[in-house]
Amino acid sequence: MEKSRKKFIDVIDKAIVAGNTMDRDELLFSYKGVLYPVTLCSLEVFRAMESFEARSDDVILAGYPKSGTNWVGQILNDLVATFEKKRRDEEKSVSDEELEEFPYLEIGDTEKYERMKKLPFRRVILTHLAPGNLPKSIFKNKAKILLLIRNPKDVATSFFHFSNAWSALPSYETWDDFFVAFMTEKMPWGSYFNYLSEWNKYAADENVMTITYEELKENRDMGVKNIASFLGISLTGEELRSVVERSSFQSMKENSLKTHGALGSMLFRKGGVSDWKNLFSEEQNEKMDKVFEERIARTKLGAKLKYEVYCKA
Ligand code: PPS
Repeated sequence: MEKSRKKFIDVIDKAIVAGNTMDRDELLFSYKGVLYPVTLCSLEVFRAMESFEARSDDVILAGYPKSGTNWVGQILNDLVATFEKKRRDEEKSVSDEELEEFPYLEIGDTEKYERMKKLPFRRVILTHLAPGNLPKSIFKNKAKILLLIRNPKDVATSFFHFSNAWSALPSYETWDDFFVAFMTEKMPWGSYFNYLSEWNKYAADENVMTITYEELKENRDMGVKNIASFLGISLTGEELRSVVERSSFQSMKENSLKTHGALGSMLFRKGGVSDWKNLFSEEQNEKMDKVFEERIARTKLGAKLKYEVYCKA
């Protein structure tokens, strides 16, 4: 059962066209001290988002940009859809296209949150937001939160290439310029180190499960099983295997024109671990190692990231 992606592709295509007509310094705006792309987010939508009413069976996928949110989003939607399909009456009065919402909570129009109240099935909601900027009801109503984190050097590397490929984000003449911006809180959706440090406060909550990009890359079967069990979804071995297969990098890349339109070729880039080794200088390694050591290393999320394994040459 494939979800409609028409709205997603429309919004993204419009952002590409708008981004192409704008100057670099017009592309981002600031809300509560954090930068966001004007082609996707707005003050009005952020205000409307405060009225979002979470449900206890909502699945919130929280991940900083470039940590693999589209990948884990595919797994979550596939797990939920496969499970629901067995329970739900196939006769639907409304089409999938009418029910489609832009998958990221903070992107859409001001009416989105009203429409979302009427969605007749379990909602899978993606977000790049730090917890302090999420609607309070998510925590109050104990929605299930899957927190996805990736090693910061690969996040920066992926973000650099994406910023230079996608017109909705400011591009950078050199990697060195990007690195300075990444380390000085100039990124859309804010600083990754702030993000990790903020989410760390929730990492031990019972309704929060943390997963790393790297562990999923190493063992997708296990990752998919763990996610299914966190959501209380029980599927046959065969069904789980199909979810695993459909979430391979190869398969998602091949399907990306249908699922992501023009964005697909920019988003599904390498899908690997350690590409940072092709960009980071010795000095940049030292700078990031120091910030990680000072701010994240001794936290729960810091340990989970296995920095020594994935971020040391
Ligand atoms: S975005 O634009 O912020 O929402 O990007 P996001 O989806 O969070 O992250 C994009 C990176 O995830 C990689 N990706 C995958 N890796 C492994 N397997 C699968 N199936 C997969 N799908 C997406 C994608 O290639 C980006 O990483 P890089 O390193 O740039 O390739």
